[in-house]
Amino acid sequence: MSVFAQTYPQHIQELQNRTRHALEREGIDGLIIHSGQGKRMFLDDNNYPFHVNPQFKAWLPVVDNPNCWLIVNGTDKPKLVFYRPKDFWHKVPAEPSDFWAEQFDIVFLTQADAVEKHLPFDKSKYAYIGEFIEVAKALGFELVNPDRVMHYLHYQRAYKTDYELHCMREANRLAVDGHRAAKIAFEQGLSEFEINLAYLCAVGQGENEVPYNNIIALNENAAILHNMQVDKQAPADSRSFLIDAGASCKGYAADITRTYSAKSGQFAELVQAMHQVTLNLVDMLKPGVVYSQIHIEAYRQIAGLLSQFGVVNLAPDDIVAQKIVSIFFPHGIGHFLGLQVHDVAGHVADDWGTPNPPPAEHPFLRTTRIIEARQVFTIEPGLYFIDSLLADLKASEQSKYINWDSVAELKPFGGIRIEDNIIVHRERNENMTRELGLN
Ligand SMILES: [Mn+2]
Repeated sequence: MSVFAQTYPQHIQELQNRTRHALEREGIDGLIIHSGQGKRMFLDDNNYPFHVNPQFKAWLPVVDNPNCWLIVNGTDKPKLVFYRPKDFWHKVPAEPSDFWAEQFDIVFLTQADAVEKHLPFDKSKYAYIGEFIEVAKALGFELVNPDRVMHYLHYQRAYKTDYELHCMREANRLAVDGHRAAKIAFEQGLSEFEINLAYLCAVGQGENEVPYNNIIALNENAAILHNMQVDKQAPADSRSFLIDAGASCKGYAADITRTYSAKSGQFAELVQAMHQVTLNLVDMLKPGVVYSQIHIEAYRQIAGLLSQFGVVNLAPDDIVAQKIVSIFFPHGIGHFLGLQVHDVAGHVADDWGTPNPPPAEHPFLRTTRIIEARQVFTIEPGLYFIDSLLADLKASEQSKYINWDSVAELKPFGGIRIEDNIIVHRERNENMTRELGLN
């Protein structure tokens, strides 16, 4: 039996417990979770790629089938209304027979708009959980994504079951295969477009299957934080390569970034130093630590690099005090990872949804929660030479502290980000990315 099959029943039991608790708290009888619907493109007869409701794929690894419904109350065996249309244009999903199927009472739906007979007659105490509010209203639901239920489910989602941890290890394994192939493609001097294809081929997933748009950047493009419009032409000289790319396993995401230098020299040394910063910060992930503290420490360590490599002519503490770090490191140190690449509930203090926003001076930090066991995080420090931010710096009081010659030397390399995916256990961290040998 696969490790997924072994651990899945306990995963369902945990979701049942969470559901029961949320329903009792709100006095609701059940949740009706909609997988989603196809969305037609404007004036066209084609659909956008389908993206399943994350609350649906939390229960089962079905990510590609719209018009499915889950009926759960935390006590009875979950009921799955599984869409199998009569359709000769498209592939019809097979009858479920995989390891997960026995956890559900399954009925088949041949027409998307005929779901009503499978839903409870009196919907007043059932909540619709899904994206299609008009559909919910037409079916007679009054409770649609109730805030307090959503807060509870989102908050609890930060604690991964064993099944989910296995999915995430496997997603990391696939992504690491892709990163290895991409590095080879970079060394061969291929274009961003070709490197992306090499990556997807090695992972065995298409552009709509990986959990987010891959970021594949050569040279100066590495300074574009989300470089998604890849160049099809290879540059004459590939100096540096930044790749932020993941993979999916049963609906769970990996999110890994590496940066490579074609030649030895200062930029290559800076990349190596950033690896050490990532590892230092990963060591700070411990139950009881506030995640924001890691971001603040990242500022100090990146200031250390700016000082050590002579980019800023100040001591690290003064670089922080002069607010220079965010010019070179303008994003957060990381985030929750799970069913979504930036997983939910990073900015709440409890499962009632009490706000816990990021500090005013760190608006892009995606989680402020206290770290606990079974949570999965990314740690992703970076250092970039971004034209618009450097222009602001040059026009500021702080310009006099900057070694602009050094900036000019490093700018053609774009930037650096090194991102690992880590499970926090009670006694240790499991750096999934490094344990797979991606250094
Ligand atoms: Mn990330």
